[in-house]
Amino acid sequence: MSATDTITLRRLLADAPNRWGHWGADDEIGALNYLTSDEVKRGLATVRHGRTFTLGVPVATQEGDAVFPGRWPAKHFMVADKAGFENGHWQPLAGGLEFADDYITGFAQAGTHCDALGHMWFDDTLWNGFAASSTNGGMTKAGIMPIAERGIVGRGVLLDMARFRGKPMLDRAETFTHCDLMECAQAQGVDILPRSILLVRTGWVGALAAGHQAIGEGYWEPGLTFSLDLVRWFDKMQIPCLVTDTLANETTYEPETGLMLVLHAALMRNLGVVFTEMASLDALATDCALDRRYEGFYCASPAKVSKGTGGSANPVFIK
Ligand code: UVW
Repeated sequence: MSATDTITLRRLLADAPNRWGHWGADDEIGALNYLTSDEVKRGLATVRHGRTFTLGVPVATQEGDAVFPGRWPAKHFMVADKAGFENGHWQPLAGGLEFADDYITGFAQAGTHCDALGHMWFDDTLWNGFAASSTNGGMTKAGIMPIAERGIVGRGVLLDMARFRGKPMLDRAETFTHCDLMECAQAQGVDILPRSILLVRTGWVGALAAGHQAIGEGYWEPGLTFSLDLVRWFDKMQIPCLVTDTLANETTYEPETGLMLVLHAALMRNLGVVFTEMASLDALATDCALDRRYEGFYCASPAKVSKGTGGSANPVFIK
């Protein structure tokens, strides 16, 4: 019998910290509670130049957006355009105004997006102890709406793991830990203060867009890997939000046990850390490497999708 047969998330996380009830029985925003107005002001105080970086990836691209296996890319359709007026399908509005309209369909978890805290669970229980059955037909608990209403605003710290390891992108299945994040921060000359929003760059999203990595059978992302110490560190540091340039914010399989997406369970479900995935961090990283300043004002909010499991976002980072 292999380790995968016997080890479950329940067993793996039995001694890991858990913040259910910490902000009340009805809480649906978890560690975002750490982002008080003092944290917003702390973030604002980091702004020196006003240089602004938008961190969303393009959506509904002609080449097909990168999506996690089992999902499919967003589709974009023109509903009204000039051709439709020329062929008589559309008539100008009274006064002569014409218009272009379009329709987009796609996964809430595609493109740059925030996950709702109830997006993934085990043992039939979501964040804060909500029943998994509350997802039936739409998220009535721990959906994306409360996060979208709150917004994610504070001091952001970029940790450029790819540059720190001296490569343009991390390798397939390459892992790192919170200790590596701290070493990276030290090398960059930036402090990871309590309540910092962590932006971790692996170079992966850029590599996917450039076709240097393919999504297919055996897809295995680089990223943070589980340990109890890592979970305790996130809890002690009161990290409200983890932003990365990978599709799932963590290495796909925990190397020791083979379990999948363990940090979705340990950080999102149990601690209420908000995950923002598929951020475009390359331009920001280049700027940070030039001026050696890796902190800034981070401001994001997902779309207010009613009962949604997630929402697309275009976070803004200001230095
Ligand atoms: C994955 O793509 C697996 O991550 P998420 O569903 O959290 O977006």
